[in-house]
Parts: sequence; C-alpha cells; structure tokens
Amino acid sequence: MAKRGNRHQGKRSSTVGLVLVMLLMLTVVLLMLLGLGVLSLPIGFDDAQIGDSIRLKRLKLDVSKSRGERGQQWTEIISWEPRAFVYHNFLSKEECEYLINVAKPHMQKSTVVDSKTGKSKDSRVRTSSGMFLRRGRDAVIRDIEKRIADFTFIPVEHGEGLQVLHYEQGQKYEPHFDYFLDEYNTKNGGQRIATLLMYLSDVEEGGETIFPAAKGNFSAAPELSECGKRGLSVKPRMGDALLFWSMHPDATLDPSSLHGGCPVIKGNKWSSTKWMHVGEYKV
Ligand SMILES: O=C(O)CCC(=O)C(=O)O
Repeated sequence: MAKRGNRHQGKRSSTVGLVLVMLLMLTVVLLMLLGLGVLSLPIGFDDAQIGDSIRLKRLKLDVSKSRGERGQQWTEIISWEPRAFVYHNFLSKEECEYLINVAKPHMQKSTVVDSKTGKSKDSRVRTSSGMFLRRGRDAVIRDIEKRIADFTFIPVEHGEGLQVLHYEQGQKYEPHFDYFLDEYNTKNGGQRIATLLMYLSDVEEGGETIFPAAKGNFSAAPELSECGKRGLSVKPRMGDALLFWSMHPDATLDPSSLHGGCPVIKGNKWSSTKWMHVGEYKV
C-alpha cells in the first residue's frame, strides 16, 4: 500500500513539475513577445497614402492616460514650409469639453502684442475672446501638457499656459507671426519656437487656420471658405491638433509661419493654443 502511495506521489510530482516547466516556457515566450512589441516602434508608414502629402500613421501609442476615448491617432504632414503637422484625435471629446467648461466663465476680449512696447493691446486684428489656464493647473491639463511634450519633443517647462480661445460668428485673427519682434517678450524663455493649436470644436463654416505664405501646391477644397482658399488651410475638427514651427532647425525665424484664423461664418469655434519657447518659460 505504502509503495503504491509513493508511486502515485511520484507521478503527481512529475506532473506538477511538467506543468511548472510549461508555465515557465510560456512566461518566457510572453516576455519575448512583449519585448519585441516594445522594440518595434509603434509608428509605421502607410505606403498607400504617401502622395502629395506624406502621411505618417501613428498607431495607438498611449503615452498618457486620456479622459475619454480617442479615435485613431495619426499624424499628417501638411507642409514643409512652414513645417506643419496635424495630429488627428489628439484630444478626446471629454478633454475638449473640459477645457471649454473650465475656461468659459473667465473669457475676456483677446489682445495682441504691441511690437514697439511688447505690451498687450486691444486690436481689431484679433476679435476673439480667450483666457489662460496656468501650466500644470490640474490633472487633466497636466496630462494634456505631457502629451504635447511627448509629441513635440519640447519639454513641458518650455510651454506657456494653455490659452483657450472662442470665436463667434464673424470673429477672426488676422495673419500674424507667433515669434516676437521685441526684446520684452523674449526675456522669459527666449523666442517662441513652435505652436500647437488644438481644436476643441468643429466649425460649420469658416474658421479655418490659414497659412497665406506657405509654399507648395495646395488645392482649394470646396468645403473651405473664401478666406480659407487663400493659402494652405486647416479646417477645425474637434480633437485635432495643428503643430507648426515658427523657427527653422538652424534657429532662424521662419516667415512662412505667418498664419491666422479665418472669420467664422456659421457656428462657433473653440480652440486652445500652446506656445512653446526655445528655453524654460517661468510661470
Ligand atoms: O484660431 C486660429 O486658427 C489661429 C489662432 C492663432 O493664430 C494663435 O493662437 O496664434
């Protein structure tokens, strides 16, 4: 009896051993697969879409948690002069609504920078209203700012606070540069190097961001307003983000970055701007 018991025990322990070895092998295979997943960058070219505008598809790279579901994220290169890219579905619907709701009670008439004094002044060039949200203000904003840094490769600390803008029917921002031509505004962080413009709403008609000095062959799509047909333009789409560089890679200013917001013809336009500097911007 005792001998039979030993034999059963022996059999049982060799089965347990076999299961353990198999589990170990499975773990090794899983780790290898995971490793390969990490090593193969989640960015790939979609050959079928390489044409007039080169499209770079970004597979779902969840660099940070976002509030709400985001659609498929991918990057569209829209111009090399200026260097400009559209990140599709950069923000979720919930994040767009969050920014609008936080800013809404505090909106004030937008101003422009006086190039002689460097101070803010009221102007008919810019008829929207807006407000600044302090950098790192809360967890949602920190999350968005981290995502901006990940996509632009510009540290969070180089960015100004997010500015939320609201354009009602007829409101616009005439073409201008985001870089400064005065010394006053470059004291903190140096020159502005790039801008990320996030669209927080769709716009029924008009409200395109336009680059009138962009170089290249741009077809005037029929859905664009007359203003939008006067250069390279981007139609606002909730959640999309437009990144453009105000400086060349050799750190000289890029005049082809001249840009503006076309008048809104129908509907409302909400957007949020992140201006980034060459150095740390103290808040
Ligand atoms: O609203 C737009 O499309 C342009 C905004 C803009 O030019 C800016 O915020 O610097």
